Amino acid sequence: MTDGKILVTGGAGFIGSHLVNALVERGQDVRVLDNLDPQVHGDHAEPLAIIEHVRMGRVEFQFGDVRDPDAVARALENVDVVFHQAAAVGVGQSMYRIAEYVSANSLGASVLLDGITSLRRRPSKLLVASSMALYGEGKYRCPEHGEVDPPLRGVEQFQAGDWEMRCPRCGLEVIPMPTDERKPLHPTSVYAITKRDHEELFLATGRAYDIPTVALRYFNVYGPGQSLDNPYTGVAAIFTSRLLNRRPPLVYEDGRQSRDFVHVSDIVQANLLALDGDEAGGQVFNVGTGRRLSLVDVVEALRRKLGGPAPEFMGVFRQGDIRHCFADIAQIRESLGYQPQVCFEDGLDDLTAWADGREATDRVEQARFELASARLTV
Ligand code: UD2
Repeated sequence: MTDGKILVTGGAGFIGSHLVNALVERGQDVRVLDNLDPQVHGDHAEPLAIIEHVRMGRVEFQFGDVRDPDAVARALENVDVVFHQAAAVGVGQSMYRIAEYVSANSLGASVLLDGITSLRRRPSKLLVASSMALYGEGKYRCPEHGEVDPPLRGVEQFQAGDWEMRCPRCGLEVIPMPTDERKPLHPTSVYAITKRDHEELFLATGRAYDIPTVALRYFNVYGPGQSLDNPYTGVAAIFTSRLLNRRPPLVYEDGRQSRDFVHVSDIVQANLLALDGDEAGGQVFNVGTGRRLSLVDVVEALRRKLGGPAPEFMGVFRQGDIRHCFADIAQIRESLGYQPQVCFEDGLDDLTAWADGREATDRVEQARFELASARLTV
């Protein structure tokens, strides 16, 4: 627990705003730096998700980009803790806007760290939003050969309609296993590489300057406030937007790929525990639920709540994607006492109740077209 000022970069965004609200509720002194990226915020010139707190003077909002050293210097004045949540977050989009993603994420983190290290009184703690994307594929076990590291799938396999990961020794389909923090990192997308930069830049700098630093590897976060207009990120919100518009959700591959869907309030829980924990300096933790759900599970659960047409299985692979990854959460549970509180069924109630009746601009066809024109679907 700190009494000092807390800076949240990206504090007007989906995860950042939930974190800001929770910090304010605890009575913390919060400042936000956010560039209100139009892809996420539309034309709004105000941080809508935290606007009440800003108007009431409970949160100080600074408009600015983490790549701007002057904006960063202003944002860091008298700050005791920094949560770095600002990032560009589309896996597919990162594959055809490479410089933009490297700039927003890798350069953004480094400008922020330059600002932090040049302060006369440096913060007492840094917390950085990392991602399961760093792993690339999750952990797998072959029924014959035990734990294996299968090669990435290739075009010939997709053309044969075979989507699963296979054992490098015998070709058998491998079984997804919970992925722990020790798994070697093999990021498969530009987005993932820039997130590895985030994590490693923060950890190396924290170590060198003796600032306790924690990286939280978020799994697939969903919940109220997730943009319904942004077709580049967050499959649960994208499917919700499609169903609200009475259009079929577009599913890549065969829909049997799986992820670990974690409610945004559990991400907030993990951040607050990492803030308070003494032993959490220089560490990396998965933040998920430990439960594996396929996209078919997700789309059908959403249809039960919202109705809407059956999904369209496109039978194509999106470059940069992985097949399966879900979290082993033993480490964060043991070190910080984290325990996911929201099961997927309740979490979807929360997302759909919030989304219902809201305007959802469906730009999914445009995103599909962009990927296809760049020949990034196979
Ligand atoms: C990535 C990151 C994750 C998180 C997230 C933020 C990886 C491995 N993980 O998750 O850490 O940062 O991005 O966006 O890079 N899909 C459809 N239809 C759609 C949209 C997506 O079928 O309209 C599929 C997509 O092909 C993938 C799955 O849904 O198989 C999940 O996609 P996502 O972009 O929501 O998130 P994901 O797992 O790539």
